[in-house]
Amino acid sequence: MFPNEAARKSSGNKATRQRCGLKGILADAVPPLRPESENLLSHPVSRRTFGRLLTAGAAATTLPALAASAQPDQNAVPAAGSGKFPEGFLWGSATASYQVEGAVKEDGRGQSIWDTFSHTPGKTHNGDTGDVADDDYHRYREDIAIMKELGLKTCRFSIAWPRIFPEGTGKPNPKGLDHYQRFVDELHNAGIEPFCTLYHWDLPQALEDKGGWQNRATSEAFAAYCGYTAGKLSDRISHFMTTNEIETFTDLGYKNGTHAPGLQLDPKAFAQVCHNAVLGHGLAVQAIRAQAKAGTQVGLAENISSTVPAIATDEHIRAGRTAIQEENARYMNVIQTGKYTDAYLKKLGPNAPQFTDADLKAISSPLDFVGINVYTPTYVMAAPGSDLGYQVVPFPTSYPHMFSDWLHIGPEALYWGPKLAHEVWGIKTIYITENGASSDDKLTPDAQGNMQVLDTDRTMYLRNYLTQLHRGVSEGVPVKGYFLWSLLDNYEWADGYEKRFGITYVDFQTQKRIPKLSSRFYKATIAANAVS
Ligand code: PNW
Repeated sequence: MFPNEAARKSSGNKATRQRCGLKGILADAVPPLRPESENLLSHPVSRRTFGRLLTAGAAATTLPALAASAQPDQNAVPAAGSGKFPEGFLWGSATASYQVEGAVKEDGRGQSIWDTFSHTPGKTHNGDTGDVADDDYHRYREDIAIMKELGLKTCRFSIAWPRIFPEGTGKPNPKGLDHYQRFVDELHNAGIEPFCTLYHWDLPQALEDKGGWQNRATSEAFAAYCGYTAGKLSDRISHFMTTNEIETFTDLGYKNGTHAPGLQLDPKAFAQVCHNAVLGHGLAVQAIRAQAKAGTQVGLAENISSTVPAIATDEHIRAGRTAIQEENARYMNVIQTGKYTDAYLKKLGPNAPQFTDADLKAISSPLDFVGINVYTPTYVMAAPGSDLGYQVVPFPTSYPHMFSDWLHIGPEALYWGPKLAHEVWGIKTIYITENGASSDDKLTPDAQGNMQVLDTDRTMYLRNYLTQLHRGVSEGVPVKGYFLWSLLDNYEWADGYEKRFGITYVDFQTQKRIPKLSSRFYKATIAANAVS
C-alpha cells in the first residue's frame, strides 16, 4: 500500500473519518429539519436565514451571472427519465496547477509546499514529483484544443499562488500573471468559459516557513493574493473559487501528514488550522468583491460529505439532513451558517479553535455559487436513541471501489449531495466542480494498430453518476454545470503518476495524449446534452 492510500484509508476515506467523528453529542444540538415533502419557501426560516436568503437573492438580481447572460432558461426542468439536461447546462473539465503544469522553475515561480514535499524521499509513490507533470505550462494550446474537440463549454483550472507571489506576499511576479492571461485568452478563443480556482493546495513555501495555515497571517495573505489576482483577471474571468477542498488539504496535510506539508498536529493546533483555512476563504471572498469587476461571481469548491440515506425512507432521509450539517461542521456548514455547531464545539472541548464573531461573519460571507466535488457517498441511517439521531454506515470490505481504494462507487451521491445541500443550506446555484474516477488504464491496439484505452469501468462510473445528477436536476435541484475530473491523466498527489483520473491518456515519457473511451462517452453526452 502506498502512503497516500494509507492516509485515505485512515482519514481521506470519508466514511472512515466520519465514523470516528461526532459520536457522543446530543441529538438536540441539531436544528429542526424540514420533512421531505416541504419545499424551502414553505418552511419557516429563522430571521438570520431569511436575511441570508434576501442577500443571496439581491446578489442574484444585481450581479449578472454567466448563466443568465447566456440566454437559455436554465430553470426549465427536463423531464424525469429523459436523460436531457436543461438548455445551457455547462459541461466542463477540471484540472489543478501543480497536477498538470510542470515548469516549476520557470518565469519566476516561487517554491510551493508540494515542491518541497514531493522532493522529500519516501513521501510520494515512486518519489514522483510535479516537476514536469503534463507539461501543460508549455502545451496548454494543445490541451485547450482537446477541450474544444470534446465540445466543452467551460473549464475549471487553478492558479499557482507562487507564480503570482513567489514569496506568498510582497512583490507580484508579472510573468506569472501573463501566463494565466494567455491561457484564459486561448480558452475564450476556443469558446470555453474559464472557472478559476485560486488555491488548489500549492501554498508558497515561504508562508509555510512561517507556520502555513497554522498562522492566521496566512489567511490574510491568501485574501490579499486573491483580491490582487481577481482584480487583474476579472476582465476575462467571471467565476472565481477561493479554495479547493479545505477538508482534504487540512486533514491530509496537517493531521495525517500524507500530503504537503506533511504535518501531524495535535487536535488543538489542527482545529486552528481548519479555522484559519475557512477564515482565509471568507476574507478572500471579501477581497475579491472589493477588487474584482462588478458582477464577478464568487464561490468555492468543497468535497462535502455527500450524505446518502442507506434506504430512501423518511426517517433515513431526515438522518441524511442532520448528518450533512454535522459531518460538514468544520467547513461547509460554518461557511453557510456562520456558526460552528454545538456538537462540533462540544466534541472539541478545550481543543476548540480560537475565533471571534467577526471571524464567523467573514467566514459566512454570502456566495454567488457553491461548487461541490463528489466522488464517494457517505451512507447514513437513522439511529434512534443515539446522541445525534443518525449513524454513518461503514463500507463493507466487499464494497466496490475504483482503482483508488478510497473511491467507493455510489452514484446516488450525485443525487443526494446537491439535493440535501440545496434543501438544508438554501444554496441556489450549485456546480459539480469535480467528479471522476481512477482506472487501471491499459493501452491496447485497435484493428488498425492505433493505441487506445477502453476504460469501460470509468465510463460506467460516469454514466451512472450522471444519471443520478440528471435525476436531481429533473426534480429542480439547482445544479447549473458539471466539471469532470479530469481532462488529462495527471500528478495524483502522493499517489504520483500511478493513479490515472483522466479521460485523456497521457504518456508521461513522450507527453502524447490519447483520448480514452470515456472521452468519447463524454463527447457524446455533451453533444446530446443528455446522458444515456
Ligand atoms: C480531489 N476522498 O481530492 C482533488 O481536488 C484533486 O486534486 C484530486 O486529484 C482528485 O480529487 C482525485 O483524488 C480528493 O478521500 C481527495 O474522498 C480525497 C478524497 C476525495 C477527493
